[in-house]
Amino acid sequence: MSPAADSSPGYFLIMTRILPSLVAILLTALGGPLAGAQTLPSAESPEDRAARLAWWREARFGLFIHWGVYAVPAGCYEGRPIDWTAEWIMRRAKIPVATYQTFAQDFTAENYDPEAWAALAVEAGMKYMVVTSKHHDGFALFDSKASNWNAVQSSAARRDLIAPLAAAARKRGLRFGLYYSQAQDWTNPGGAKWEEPDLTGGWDESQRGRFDDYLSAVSLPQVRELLTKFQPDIFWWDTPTLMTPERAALFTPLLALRPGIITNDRLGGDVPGDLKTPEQHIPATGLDYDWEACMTMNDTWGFNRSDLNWKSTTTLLRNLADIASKGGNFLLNVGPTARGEIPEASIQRLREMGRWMKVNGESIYGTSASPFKKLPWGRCTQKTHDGVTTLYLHVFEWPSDGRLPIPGLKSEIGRATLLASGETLQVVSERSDVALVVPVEAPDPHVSVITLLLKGPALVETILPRPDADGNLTLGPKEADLHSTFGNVVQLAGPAHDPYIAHPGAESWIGWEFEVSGAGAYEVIAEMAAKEAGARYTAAWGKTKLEAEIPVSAGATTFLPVSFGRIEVASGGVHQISFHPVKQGWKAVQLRRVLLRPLP
Ligand code: H79
Repeated sequence: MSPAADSSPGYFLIMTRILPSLVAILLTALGGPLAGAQTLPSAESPEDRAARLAWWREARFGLFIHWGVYAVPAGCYEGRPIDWTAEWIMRRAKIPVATYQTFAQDFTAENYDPEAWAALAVEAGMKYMVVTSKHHDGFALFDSKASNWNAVQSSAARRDLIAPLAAAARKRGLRFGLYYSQAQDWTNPGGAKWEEPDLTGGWDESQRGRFDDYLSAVSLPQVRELLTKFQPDIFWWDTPTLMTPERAALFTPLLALRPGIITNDRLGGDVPGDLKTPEQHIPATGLDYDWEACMTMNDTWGFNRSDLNWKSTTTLLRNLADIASKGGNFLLNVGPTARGEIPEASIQRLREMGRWMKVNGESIYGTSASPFKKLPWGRCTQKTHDGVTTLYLHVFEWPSDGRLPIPGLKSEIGRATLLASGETLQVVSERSDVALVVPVEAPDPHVSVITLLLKGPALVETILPRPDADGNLTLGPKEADLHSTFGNVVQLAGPAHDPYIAHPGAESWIGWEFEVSGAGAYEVIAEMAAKEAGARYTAAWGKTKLEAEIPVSAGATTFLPVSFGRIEVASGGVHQISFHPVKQGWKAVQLRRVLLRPLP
């Protein structure tokens, strides 16, 4: 079946005839992000928690800064590029501690302009920043009494680099957060115990030491110093390796030094923190929790001089809209050089994002998650004030026919306007849905925003894929729920009008919900492409697992039908099917769509 069949008149006739009785109506009048009860510190009421997190939920957009001695080698050691993100170079290349410490002689920070950094964050439309006060290499960017491996005593910078940034940020109304690697330190003894059962791991004699001694000699005192000196608004823990509940309990009381502080979920020892932190990916759906997606602009956190794989401004803005539409914040990274310069490519993108935010910021700040499960052309955020709900439609794929359908919206629309110009748009009925009459040209090159004022809350009917007139069910890429894991990001690729799912990593998976009116049997056929032989996939249907080998196709985007076999649908209603790579000998594949073909 071709994708065009989805919009054939026959399909819609069936849809409109049987919809009222079969489609679940999802009434969503979402308030702020949902607060998981288990996350409440025992003494804090839900109201107090909401008040504490209020600025962060309003902010939506922040700057992450990864700065440290790793910016000196900048991704290269002994003339060879070192794989993985640049701030990991010490461990990836197993650089001896003494050698790594000599790099600090070139960590000059001579062009460091904290005022300009803070001004740039403001210009980008960001409301907070989080800077690495100490990364896994153990190098402290502040004046620390707990270890002389710090910017003042051991680097050419010879000064505290955190203090002036905190001041510059706050002067401009930005909230100020600190990143701190509490359980991993490749320089101070005992901190490099990575994966070592005796806690004395590492690759250099000078790293030897007990992890608990490291915590009490360096980590805990530094956390105390940071909280006392800088009164950070956010404390951003990272990599909780070997952090047991007992060890975590040494840290949590220190947080009282900064009332109102917000922490992330990476302290370890089962301490939930306030924020979940998907790294380098955007969750398929929102999370039932406050969350912040942290992402790089190229492929590294710390400065890597040869990484020129910059995301476009359009991609970055779409990521921001995508994240906001799922109720999260976007923490976007820059990796300054050893001299203290933010790469020009990052500055450019932040300025362009700022120009967009100046016009469209109200569609991001203080918004909550979309009432729609999916929209074919983009994303949606919403706000409710004095009983009036405003929907902000973020259109990524502007329609070429002058009509923007809003599938499933059942609320009465008060007024529709282009946010940038204020131009009013005509609202028309299209079959059972509403559509907007829009200009032929997209008003914005990145993301065009349309404001819809609703009479009452957002009422949205979730329309799931259903069988067509012949009983065939097509599960398309845009309706899929894409579940990424860190380092294994599933995403849409290819042309916007005919995308496919690029699925580069193991443990990620792809799911669909669909709806049928009664029992039946189907053959599961996936259109897939594999570059190498031997790729295997599982289609999971309840407890049934159907496995198939994906044949090698002529190219990464030449799709072949792969039959996974038969499934029995026992009753009418909503069902789920999902596709998972088989871990053993996993190989990259792409998936265009899935067809469920009725069987006798
Ligand atoms: O600061 C940034 C990263 O350096 C840090 N978090 C963000 C915000 C981070 N630390 N660890 N990780 C992210 C994930 C670790 C990935 C690993 Fe690996 C994969 C560790 C082991 C396997 C790369 C390959 C590093 C070691 C081997």
